[in-house]
This record gives sequence, C-alpha cells and structure tokens, in this order.
Amino acid sequence: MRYNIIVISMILLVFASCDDKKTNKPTSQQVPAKKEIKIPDFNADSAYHYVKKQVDFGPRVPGSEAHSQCADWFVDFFNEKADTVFVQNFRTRLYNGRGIDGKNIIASFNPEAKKRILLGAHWDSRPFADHDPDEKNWNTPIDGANDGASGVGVLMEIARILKEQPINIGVDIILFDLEDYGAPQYLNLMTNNDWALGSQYWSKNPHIYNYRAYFGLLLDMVGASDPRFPKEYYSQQFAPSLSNDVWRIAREIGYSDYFINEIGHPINDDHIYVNVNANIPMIDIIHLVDSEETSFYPYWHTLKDNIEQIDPKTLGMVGDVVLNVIYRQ
Ligand code: AHN
Ligand code: ZN
Repeated sequence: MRYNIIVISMILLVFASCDDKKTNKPTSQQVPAKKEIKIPDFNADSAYHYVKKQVDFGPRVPGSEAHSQCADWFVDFFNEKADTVFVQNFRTRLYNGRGIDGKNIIASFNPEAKKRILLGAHWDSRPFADHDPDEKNWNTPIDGANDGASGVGVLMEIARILKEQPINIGVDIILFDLEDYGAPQYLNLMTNNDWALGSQYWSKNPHIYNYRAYFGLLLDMVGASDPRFPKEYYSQQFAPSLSNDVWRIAREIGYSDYFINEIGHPINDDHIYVNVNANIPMIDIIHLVDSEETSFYPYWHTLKDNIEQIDPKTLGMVGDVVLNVIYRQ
C-alpha cells in the first residue's frame, strides 16, 4: 500500500516537472499582480506635537480666549493643507438655557469627488472637571489632552499626509465644537441632548446642501497609553459592517490587543447625530474601560487629563488604522 503511494507520487513528480519545462515560467508571473496600495507612514511625533500645541493654548472652553485663538490656528493650518476650509459659526443653547456661540471647522480634500469619507473629532474642552477626585476642582476647566485634543491631533497629521500624498476619493475632516459642555454630574439633571451640540447643529445644517459621505470615523480619546478600543455599542448598531471592517483592518496590521473584538458600552457622542440626522454611517473609536463607575478612560473629566497622559504610540496606532481605511478605498 505504502509502496503504491510512493510510485504514484513519483509518477506525479515526473509529470509536474515536465509541465514546468513546457511552460518554463514561474506561476507567479502568470497571475496578474494585485494593485499595490502604498499606505503612507503616520508620524506619531508630529501628531503628538499637534496635541501639545492645542493643550498649550489652555482649556479650549467655548467663549474663552484660548478657544478663539486655537480656532484661528486650526483655520490657518487647514488652509495650508486642504483644498477648501469651511468655518461654520452657530449659536445654540446650553443645558442651563444660556445662549452660546460655537464654531465647527471643516477641511475638505478633493471637494468635487463624489465618493467621500468623513473624519471627525471634537475640538472643545470641558469647562468642568466634574469627575475629579477632589470636589474643589469640579468647576475647573480641563486641558482635555486626551478628551478632545488627541483625536484632533491625529486628524491634523492625516491632513498633513493627505497634502503630501493625495488620494482620489474625497475626505472631509470635521472638528466639532461644543461636544463637551453637558451638564455637570453634580447637578443630577439626567439630560442627554446637552452634549454634542456642534454635531447636532452640523448634522441638521451640513456645510454643503445635501452633503453625503460614504461613511464616517469619529475619534475620541485616542491618545492615552495602553488603550482599550472595543467596538462602541451604538456604532455596532448603526454601522456594523463598517465597525467590523475597521476592526479587521486593525487586526491585520497588528493592533488586535488594543482594537478589541468585543462590543463596548453605548456612548452618547457626536456620531449619534451624524447617523440619526445626517444619515451617514459613522462609528466612534473611543477608549473605554469596564469599570463600574464610568465606562471612560481613567482620567476622563479630571484635571489629570493633561499632556502627561498622551502616548505617541497610541496616536500612531489610531493614525495607522485611519490611514489604512482611507487609502484602501
Ligand atoms: C456622556 O457622558 C453622556 N457623553 C460623553 C461623551 C463624551 C464626553 N465624549 C467625550 N467627552
Ligand atoms: Zn468629555
């Protein structure tokens, strides 16, 4: 029996080698080469520098001097990198009924392209450290190095790269204002729609009439070390295939220890209004933990959400994932 197998194998080998001689071509040359996509390098140190620069303005609390100076810096920056910059000034109402001015900033690449991807983050920082362990700090504004500035820093680095290595599809980077002015925890108001005021406004009044995007990615708290990014619950509800695709790409490029293949907590963030009002499937990439108290990263809404928490390695991972998603389209 075994002898028979050896004989048959030898006959097959002879045939195989004959065949090789006939064609005289390695098989790889017979298959047309797959289109090579060159994914650019994300410079994590550059992204870190953009985060630090924002924090150095001071807390970007709407209505403050730091807020308006930082906005001017963004507009100058994007005017240099993007094809068109839109500044959407709006007036809205806070949880306490007070009127307030906000500014969404949109940087567009390839404005004529029909196929577009929306990339977002919020650029304002929270006026209250209402989750600080020390009650004295509950009305002090936070640096928001991770909560806000990290996502913006990653998107600024993406803008720098898009200018250097243009792509065919359209990309819109949107910096939402007034995401983080929700009622302080200690008031126990149990309200929900006092967060994400900038995205609430934009999703009902997009910068371009009938604006459409293929899909969107929102970045929130993407800069702390040793992050945990499960698939945020609402993202998985609104855009399951997008969420699965992004996490598959993250696994393919080696980040499965951080982009965890689990469903995380439901988060009321800017992507909700983009999905509901603008009807664009958008997911939230956000650092979530499994603690009882809050589902957010440990220094969330405390005075310790400062530049010390920012790890370029995390910015780099998230930047790589975003670049792989957009340059593979
Ligand atoms: C709520 O706490 C209801 N939403 C928080 C969303 C958020 C705040 N993301 C960053 N800061
Ligand atoms: Zn926040």
